[in-house]
Amino acid sequence: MKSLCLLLATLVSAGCASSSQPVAKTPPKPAPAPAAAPARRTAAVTVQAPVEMLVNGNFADGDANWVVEQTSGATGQAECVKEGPVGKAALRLKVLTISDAPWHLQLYQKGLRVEKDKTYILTFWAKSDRAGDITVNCMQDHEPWDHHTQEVMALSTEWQQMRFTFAPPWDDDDVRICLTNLATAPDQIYWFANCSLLTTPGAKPAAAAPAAKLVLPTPPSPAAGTAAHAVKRVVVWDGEQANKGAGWTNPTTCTVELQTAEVHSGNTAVEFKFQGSGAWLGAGWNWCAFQTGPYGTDITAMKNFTFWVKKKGTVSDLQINLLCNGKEFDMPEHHTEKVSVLEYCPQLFDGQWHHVSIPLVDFTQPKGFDPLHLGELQMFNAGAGDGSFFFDDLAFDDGTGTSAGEK
Ligand SMILES: [Ca+2]
Repeated sequence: MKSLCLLLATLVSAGCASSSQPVAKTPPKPAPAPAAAPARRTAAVTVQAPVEMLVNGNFADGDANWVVEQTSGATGQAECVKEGPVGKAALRLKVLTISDAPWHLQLYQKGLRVEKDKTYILTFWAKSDRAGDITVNCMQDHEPWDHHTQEVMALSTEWQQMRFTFAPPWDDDDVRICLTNLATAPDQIYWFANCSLLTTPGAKPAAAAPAAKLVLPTPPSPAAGTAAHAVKRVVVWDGEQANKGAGWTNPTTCTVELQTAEVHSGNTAVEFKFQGSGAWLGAGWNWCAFQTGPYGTDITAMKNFTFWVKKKGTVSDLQINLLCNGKEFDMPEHHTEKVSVLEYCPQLFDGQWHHVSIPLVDFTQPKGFDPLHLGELQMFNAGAGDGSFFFDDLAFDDGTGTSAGEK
C-alpha cells in the first residue's frame, strides 16, 4: 500500500496513464445457476464514443496526476488506501487545519481541455466521516479563474456515487476538475474513489435534467398526474433524481452501464449490452450500489414493478427477476422467480421505448425473501443475442391509479 503525505501547494506526478476502470466486485451467487460466476462491475458512465479524460482516476497509481492544493494555512494529509468501494483504491484526505475559506483545501486534476457547450459527465465515489457538503467544479486554471460551472454535493458516511454533468461556457485548454471546499472542519476525513470524466460529442444536457445530485434510492417520488389518478409510487432508479446504482454482468463480455444515447427520462439510462450464443447472458442493476444490510426499497405496500425498456439489435426473450438485500449479498433466498417481459410487453421487439408494469405477485418470492429491502433488478437475454436492452425509470407503485403515462 502506497502511503504519502502531500506537502503544501501543488503536487503533480507524471504517473502511468491508467484510465478509470469499473471496479470488479466479488462474484455473486447467480440466480439461474450458470456455470460461470458473474463478475461484478460498478457503474461506469459511458456514451457512444466515450473518452476518459482523467488520468489515474481510480488512484491505482497512488496520487499520480492528482493535486492537493493547500493555501493560506489550510492543510491536509492525503494517503492512498485500499478503502474504496469493494476494497479498491481510494484517496483518503484528512483535514489538518482550516483557514478563512473552505476552498483553500481542494483536490483536482489540471491541464484538461474542454469545448464550449459539449456535455461532460464527472462521476466519482465519495464519503466522509461526517455528513457535509463539498463543491465540485470545472474551472479555469488561469485568469479570470471562472468557476461558475459548479455544484454543491452532499456527502454522507456511506459510499455514494456522485455525478456532475456540465457544459462549459468556454473553449479552454487549461481547466481543472476540482473537488473543493474541503477545509470546513479540522480532523474531517474524506475518501474519494473511481473518478471518471467523460464527454459526449456534440450533445447538450437535456433541459429537463435536474442537477446531478445523488439522492438515496428509496424516497418516494411525487406521483405525476392529477390527484384523481394519484399513484403511490417509488422511483428506485431513473438516472436523474434517483441515480445511485451499480451493476454486474455475466459473462464479463456483457456490459451494464450508464449511457446517454438512448434515454427515456432526463439524459441517462442503463444499457445491458451483450453478445453470445445464449449460454447465459445476464446482468444486474443494483440501486443500493451493492451496499449490504438493511437497505433497499420496502415493497410491501406496492403492487407493481414498472419500468421503461427498449431493445436494440438482435435479442432473445428478456427475462427479469428482483433481488432483495441482506447481510450477505445475493443469497439463494434473495431471488424472486423470473418472468418473461414479452408476456407483459408483446411489442418489446419493435425497437421503441415501452412502459412495462408487472404485478409483484408474478415475481414469486422464495422462503426467507425480504420484501422490506429490494435492491436490484436482474436481467437476462434468454438465448442468443448481439444487442442491448435499455432500462430507465425503475419504480414500484401501489396500483391505485394508472402509471402508464408516467415517466
Ligand atoms: Ca433517465
